[in-house]
Amino acid sequence: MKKKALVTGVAGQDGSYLAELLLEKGYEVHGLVRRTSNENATYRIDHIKDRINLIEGEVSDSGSVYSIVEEYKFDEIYNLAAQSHVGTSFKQPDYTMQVDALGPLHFLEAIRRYSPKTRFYQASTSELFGKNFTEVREAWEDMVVDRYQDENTEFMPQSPYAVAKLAAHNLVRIYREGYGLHAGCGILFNHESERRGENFVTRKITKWLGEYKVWAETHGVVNPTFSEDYIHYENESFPKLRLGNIKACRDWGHAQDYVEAMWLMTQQDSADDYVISTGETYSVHDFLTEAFNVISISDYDQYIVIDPKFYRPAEVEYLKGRSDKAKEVLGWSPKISFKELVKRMVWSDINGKKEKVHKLQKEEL
Ligand code: NAP
Ligand code: G4F
Repeated sequence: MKKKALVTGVAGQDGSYLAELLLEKGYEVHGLVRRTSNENATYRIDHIKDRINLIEGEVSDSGSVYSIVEEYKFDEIYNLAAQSHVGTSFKQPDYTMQVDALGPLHFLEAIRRYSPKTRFYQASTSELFGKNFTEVREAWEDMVVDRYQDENTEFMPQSPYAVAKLAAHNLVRIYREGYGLHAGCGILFNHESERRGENFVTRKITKWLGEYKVWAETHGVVNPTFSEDYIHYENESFPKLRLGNIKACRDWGHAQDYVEAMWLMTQQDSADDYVISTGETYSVHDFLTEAFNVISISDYDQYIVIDPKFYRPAEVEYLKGRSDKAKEVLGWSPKISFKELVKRMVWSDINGKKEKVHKLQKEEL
């Protein structure tokens, strides 16, 4: 018989890749989506919409979650739904707590009451580590030679988002140990893709590059000039890319690799928590360098503006994961490199912008 899985946040970046993976594996896939007045809200899953059962629900509403879990008694639930933007969590801390902390609690409680055999995956995050890392020292000189985070690194959250996710992380452990539920957390480091939300830094950069490249090609730009906020060529101008803290370092992988780890974790005989990461760290500055290189711009400095509007009240400066446990127990390791990730994202946004322009031109004819 087909296994029955629920993916919450199915219309998000990870949800869309996970739903594809589960379909490939022969699952009966159900996806939780929240009510919206926007018809385009499910654009990431349009290509598989007729193969999954979409259920309207709201994770911060216990009644909504309880009735869905009681009715379907899924084999597996992947809880990816979240207010997932760290910056936004400073502006909407109360809402973030309701969705990111109470949402998972509603699922745990529903599983405990109505469907105790359901396996539960919770989307934890490297944001839990916040300011903290484990240091590797050279014994003879007492010099720090490496800094990383793994399952033994203590959590020190730096945002309302991370605090909410930490509450969920601990609740999963308590329900696993206290009630014997098969419930585990993937402590996933940043993972991006061509489907990444446009307000995360990587996609914000690649989307801008796609638009700039098409503008530059359309106007035959060579040797543009620059003012404070704009790039100029002849009588045309294009707004510069505005960013916040570009010194922050992240361990960036591709979402397609990471959803495989979610599935592998859920297949283990006993549930546990795993760090999922590439083991490499790059700054936003490195990402900019790599991304601008794709369109043959070797010095991006003149094309961007540092805008304090994008600074956060508290920042996570350094993330670099160690996934030894996932490698040993799950046999998981990432396949898509940083360079390849950046290249795919930039070209996807260039091609996406070209398609849009082409469509508009056709409509005008
Ligand atoms: P995402 O693209 O923002 O997707 C989140 C999804 O959750 C969206 O589809 C959203 O619906 C849905 N959602 C939000 N609030 C909801 C609510 N109250 N009820 C029901 N659904 C709700 O995020 P992602 O990058 O795929 O990340 C997936 C999960 O992994 C999130 O929990 C995130 O916090 C966590 N995580 C992500 C990363 C990463 O680097 N991507 C790393 C670690 C952990 P709409 O489509 O309607 O907005
Ligand atoms: O792309 P970001 O917004 O991702 P962040 O804060 O690392 O969070 C993402 O990864 C977490 C895992 O570690 C997930 F749990 C979370 O759900 C989300 O997917 O920002 C990355 C860095 C930050 O240091 C930020 O301050 O980029 C810096 N940054 C600089 N300029 C910017 C910008 N971030 C955004 N979003 N926009 C900017 O203009």
